[in-house]
Amino acid sequence: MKVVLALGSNLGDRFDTLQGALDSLFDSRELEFVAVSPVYETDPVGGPDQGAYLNVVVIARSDLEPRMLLDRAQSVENAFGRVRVERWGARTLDVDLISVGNVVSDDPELTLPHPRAHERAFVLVPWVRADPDAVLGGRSVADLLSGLDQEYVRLRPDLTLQSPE
Ligand code: PH2
Ligand code: MG
Ligand code: MG
Repeated sequence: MKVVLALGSNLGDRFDTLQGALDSLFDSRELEFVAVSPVYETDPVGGPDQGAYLNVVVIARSDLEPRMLLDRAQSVENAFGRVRVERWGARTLDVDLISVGNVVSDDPELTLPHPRAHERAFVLVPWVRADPDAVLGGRSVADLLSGLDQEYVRLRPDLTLQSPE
């Protein structure tokens, strides 16, 4: 199944954190790397006053159950020193599972597709760059984006992640 992950960092060395997270997400054979988007610098959406994020979207293939994918995402977050202080507060690393094939789940611990992705330009802009044909909830991501403010999502052409080995 096609797996879509959104990564964000707004504390510490944000670019280093994203590169390290990308490498460790794919350090087992259970997740096959497909693509990573360019890096975007984004103003924080919601939550308390906090610094700007770097955001990327990663496309993978995997046969793992969504629950196992969530475990992997959380263990990578923990490995990078994520401390959960405040909902939507600053963090060294956030790894969100955006969609897993066509799985629809209303499990409060793992809602799929991600319940807020459709309104988040900081997810949709990098996603459509990583996968121009991306679809979310039956609508193309490009189409979803046409109704959203994207000005706060700025390409960082000076920062390019290396594909994991
Ligand atoms: N993540 C959030 C809340 N707000 N804003 C931006 N720009 N980027 C994020 O990754 C982000 C956010 C909760 O995870
Ligand atoms: Mg998040
Ligand atoms: Mg998260």
